[in-house]
Amino acid sequence: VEPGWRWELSPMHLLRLRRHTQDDDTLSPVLRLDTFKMAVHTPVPVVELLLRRLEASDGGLDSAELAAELGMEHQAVVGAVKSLQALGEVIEAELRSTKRWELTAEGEEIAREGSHEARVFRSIPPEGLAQSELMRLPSGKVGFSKAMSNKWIRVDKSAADGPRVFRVVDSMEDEVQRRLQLVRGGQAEKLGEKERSELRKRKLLAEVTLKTYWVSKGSAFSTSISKQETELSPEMISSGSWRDRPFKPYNFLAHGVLPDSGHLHPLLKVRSQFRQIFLEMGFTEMPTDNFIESSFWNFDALFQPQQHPARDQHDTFFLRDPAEALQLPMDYVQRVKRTHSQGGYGSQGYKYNWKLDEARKNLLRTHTTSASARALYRLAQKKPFTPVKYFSIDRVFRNETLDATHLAEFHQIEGVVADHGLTLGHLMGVLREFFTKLGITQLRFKPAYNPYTEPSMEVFSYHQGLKKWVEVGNSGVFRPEMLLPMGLPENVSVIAWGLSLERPTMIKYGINNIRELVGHKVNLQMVYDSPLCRLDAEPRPPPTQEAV
Ligand code: FB9
Repeated sequence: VEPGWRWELSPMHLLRLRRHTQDDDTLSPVLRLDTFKMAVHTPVPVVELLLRRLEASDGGLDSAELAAELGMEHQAVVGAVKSLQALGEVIEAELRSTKRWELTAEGEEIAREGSHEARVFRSIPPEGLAQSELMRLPSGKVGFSKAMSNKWIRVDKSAADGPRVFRVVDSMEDEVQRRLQLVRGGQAEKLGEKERSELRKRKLLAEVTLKTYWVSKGSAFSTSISKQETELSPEMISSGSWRDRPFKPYNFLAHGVLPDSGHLHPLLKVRSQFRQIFLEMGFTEMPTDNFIESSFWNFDALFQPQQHPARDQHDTFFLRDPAEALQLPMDYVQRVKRTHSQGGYGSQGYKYNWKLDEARKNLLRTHTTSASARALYRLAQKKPFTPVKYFSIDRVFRNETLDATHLAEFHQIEGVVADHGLTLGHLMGVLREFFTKLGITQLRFKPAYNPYTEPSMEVFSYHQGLKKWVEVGNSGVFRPEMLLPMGLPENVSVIAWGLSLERPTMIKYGINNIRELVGHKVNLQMVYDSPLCRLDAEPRPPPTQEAV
């Protein structure tokens, strides 16, 4: 073993190495070989040592004291306590937190080497020492002022070659070292509060809270614990040995290891919630599997005039290739052309020269209302008319200025109800039912304008967290100029509404900037950790003001 260290037997016959220092050569060199041999070969598992000590103890034992006794890390004893606890009623273990004094690293060093002031004192020969020289000593600075204040030394400023330090007393007691050694020996209580706080102020001592276990015998206590089986193997069954083997009780509360699995993005979690709400309300999902749409279905079919500002590149992504839609139902297109240019069905139309080429222009759809137009046109071809309830949730693209809540694409949620004699009242009713399922009850309707609905309403809800009315969607009754050219019966009216998926998701997950929700900046941990939050449950802590 390295010089200065030597093997020794612990009170528990455990072999351990201790550093041999000049002041503790009290240890008898003679080692009881028999115990020496046993300790070396098969170290006794801590569990067994603990059970033996418990057997010997009256009432119980403290895990930290046992560790100190066994000269091992407290953690090792805690490990033993935990594995015994897992065995059931072998032991009782009550977690306690005990405050105790511990030496800091510097405290340890002084306990070993003596206090700085003592070292300064010892380094001054009878003929004194130049102060400059003394200050160069490792403990010089700290030790000098303490030794001075202890009146152990004095300085002769008038000495020939500069200030010189002399001893005042012949010997001194290194109280600091003695006190620190007391603490190191586990006798901190021997020090008075004042002494303790002085050492603490000198950062030589610190009060630590130790979580320890008070261990006592359990109802099934025994010193010999046979290893409990954790598996029922075919041999045990075939040999029947399972009958007399102790089995580790099943811990049905044990948490399984979370399998590494895919994670649904919060947007998809909220999408499935919206889907659920629509399905519960008897709605059918419209096909939206075409990001590329013709201007005809995205605008013209919705009676949105060709010179409408939304139809220019500033708002819409047009396609260079394939630039034009070839397949359009021409008989229906003619009716749309006439309605835009001359009117009809009681409407005066827009009185402009409607161009087929404009209608053929392909674009990235700006709303899923284009899918609603396709679905309503298909519905109109089916005679007799049957009432329907449709919904869609899919991506739409708008060439808008990007900001914290707007990207060039978002998911639009749309609901459409077609039936005889539907009114604005029906729309308000279905909106109330829909938003109630979202946990949004306080609604206000504000007149609005859309080219394809009249009347139209923006929908607002009072947001508790934000203490203000938030726009939660848009809605309206589709214009006859949109429905009748499709071939839908006169007295059929269609109510519809729309909102985004991103807004409710950001509010539910307390996300302020949309770039935290989608895009390359998303921290995947947020996706992994994002709980499945129920839309109608209390929203997560509201995002700060500017998020809306
Ligand atoms: O989603 C929106 N707001 C919203 C929705 C839900 C929500 O839930 C919270 C948990 C409580 C919170 C907020 N909006 C619509 C309102 C605003 O955010 C708006 O500024 C932005 N809108 C988008 C369009 O931006 C240009 C949201 C998007 C939107 C707007 C209108 C429609 C769809 C999406 C529509 C429609 C429509 C109208 C009539 C007929 C058919 C469709």
